[in-house]
Amino acid sequence: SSSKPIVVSTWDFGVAANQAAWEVIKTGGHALDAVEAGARIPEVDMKNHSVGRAGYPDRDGHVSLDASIMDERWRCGAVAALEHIAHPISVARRVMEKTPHVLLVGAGALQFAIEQGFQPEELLTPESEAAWKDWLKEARYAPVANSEMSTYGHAPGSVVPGDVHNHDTLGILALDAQGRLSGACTTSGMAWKLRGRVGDSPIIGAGLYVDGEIGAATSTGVGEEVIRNAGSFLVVELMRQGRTPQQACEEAVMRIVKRRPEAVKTLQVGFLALNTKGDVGAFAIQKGFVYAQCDAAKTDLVVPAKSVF
Ligand code: SD4
Repeated sequence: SSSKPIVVSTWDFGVAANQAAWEVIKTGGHALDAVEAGARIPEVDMKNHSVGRAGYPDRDGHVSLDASIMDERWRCGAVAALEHIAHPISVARRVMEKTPHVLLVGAGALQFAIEQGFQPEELLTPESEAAWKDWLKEARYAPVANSEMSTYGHAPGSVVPGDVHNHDTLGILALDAQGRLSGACTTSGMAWKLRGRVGDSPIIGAGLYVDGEIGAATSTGVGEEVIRNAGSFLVVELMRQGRTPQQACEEAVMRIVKRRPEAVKTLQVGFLALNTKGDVGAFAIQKGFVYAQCDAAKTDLVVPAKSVF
């Protein structure tokens, strides 16, 4: 079967990720290789403080990374709270392909990565360390995600609810020329999080879900709210019931809004979805969520998503 190949990614820096993914797609490659190639771009982008190397650390100064990957055949792999490895997405893929497991965490994930030949390195950059030390002066971490004081993903004092720059997790979904769907998600999670905190991104069904017969979804924003909602699985199930990707994203967001009316005033959650026809949908709680889209007709498109507020 043939289809209209397409790649979509969360946020505007997804443009660069899409370009890497498109290199794979345009030569007839597999969507799985495309999303991995795409996710590797922000992982080594020194300007992205929410993914990979240069990601902001946890409360104790450790950069710890979450990532997941899934293909159209129900294969998936993930790592959580992985330290010292700049490409968690590629470790997630090895978990999928080389182990009988789906998710490895912490020290065990690092051990596995090293066994697989990944080079451990210091991921905390001088810039991230300085931002962390600045935050430490007051160390006002708000574990409740709806707090105004949440310094989520950003330097203290610079958080504006719905600010596009607060959230920089990459979720990338691809449909290749043969109609195969895959997705990947990679992040350093919430800046200044408690050591050991795991967000939605490495949880299959929360930050990422792919069903090769229906569609794929990924999320960005406050992971706790997405885990609670089994968000990406919900979006895919809604598509299975006949919703368009847009309708499915809106319904999943509205369910969070309905159940968490106070919390959602300040926190952000956004979903991005793609079905097997190549239709795209996106919706967020706060304004400012954008996604990047690449297909044969239109490369490098940045599309603002609709939102509740
Ligand atoms: C997390 N969902 O760890 C991630 C963070 C995120 O854009 O999406 N940032 O909760």
